[in-house]
Amino acid sequence: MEDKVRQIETEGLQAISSAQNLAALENARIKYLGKKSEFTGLLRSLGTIDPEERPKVGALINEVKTKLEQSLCHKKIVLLQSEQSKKIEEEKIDVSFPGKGIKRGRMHPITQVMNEAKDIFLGLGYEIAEGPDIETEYYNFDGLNIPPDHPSRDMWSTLFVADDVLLRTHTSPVQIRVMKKRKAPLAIIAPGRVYRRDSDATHSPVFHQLEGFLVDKKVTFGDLKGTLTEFLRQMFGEDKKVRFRPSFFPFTEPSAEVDVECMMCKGKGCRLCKGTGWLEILGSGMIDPNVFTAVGYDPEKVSGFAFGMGIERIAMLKYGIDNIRLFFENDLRFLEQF
Ligand code: FA5
Repeated sequence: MEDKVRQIETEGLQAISSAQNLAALENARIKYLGKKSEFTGLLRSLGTIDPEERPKVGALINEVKTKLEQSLCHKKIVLLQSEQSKKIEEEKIDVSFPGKGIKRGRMHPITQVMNEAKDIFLGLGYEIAEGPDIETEYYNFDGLNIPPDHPSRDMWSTLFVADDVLLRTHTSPVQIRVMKKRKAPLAIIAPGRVYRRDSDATHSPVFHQLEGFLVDKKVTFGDLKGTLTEFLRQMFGEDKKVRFRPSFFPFTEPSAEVDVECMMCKGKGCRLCKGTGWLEILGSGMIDPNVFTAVGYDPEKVSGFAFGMGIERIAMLKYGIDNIRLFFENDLRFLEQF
């Protein structure tokens, strides 16, 4: 029995000292000190041996048990320390390394120009109103003095959603919505998306307009021209050549369009400006008395002007962009330049 105990001691100490990790150490503990181990079996059989031998063998077994337990405890500390240093080594951070960096987003050029235009009018005392993208024929046409079957409806290649329901072709319906709800005096801008069956280098099927209108007593065409001139000065600077040109809209009389010198040919005439040397950016005019009557205003008592500008066109002129599609392709190489 004594030999067996000494053999277990030698083998056990050997297994403990050669354990490479905590799992191997636990296996050694189970094998040499566990409940089902040979060693525990020997302890249990102590009662069966010669009573004279018993104290000696018992003391030996206790001595070996203590040795094995101490060795286990010591080895466990060593392994824990080495596993911890390994982990620290693996997770080491070099604080002098450059960080990953957060890529900054930026606003789309159309959003930037729209914000700039809004800021100019907010500075002139205008307030912002909004209307729905999906409109009824009444607000998009009838209320704006464009009755059904009137040829001027062809000025806007309309996309219909259902009978009587369409994607608004301009932001002018917001004029009607606001005037029906509120009384003059009013100075309103209405930014938003509009839709048309239209597509070439300067026309997109979806684009952005900024509508503006001012209604009060004794508003004149001079006020319209002064306001738009100030807007153009702030948006393009003093040097850009602009012109007011007589035009027609069913909801304004008289009407005018504003052109800005083509940035591609500097006014000489090119493919982009269709040889004219100018790009049209907005339509405007004095609000037609029929529009005032339709919203319940007395055209004898109030007058006003309105305008609707194309934000993509302004951005093209400001940044020298020769194709409107670039704004909608979401190519980062293009967008990152703004
Ligand atoms: C209108 O839409 C009128 N509602 C403007 C208006 C408002 C006149 C208030 C009088 C009083 P027009 O269809 O011309 O007008 O469009 C206005 C501007 O939108 C144009 O000058 C142009 O800059 C821009 N625009 C028109 N069609 C497109 C298009 N398909 N893509 C990009 N911009 C466009």
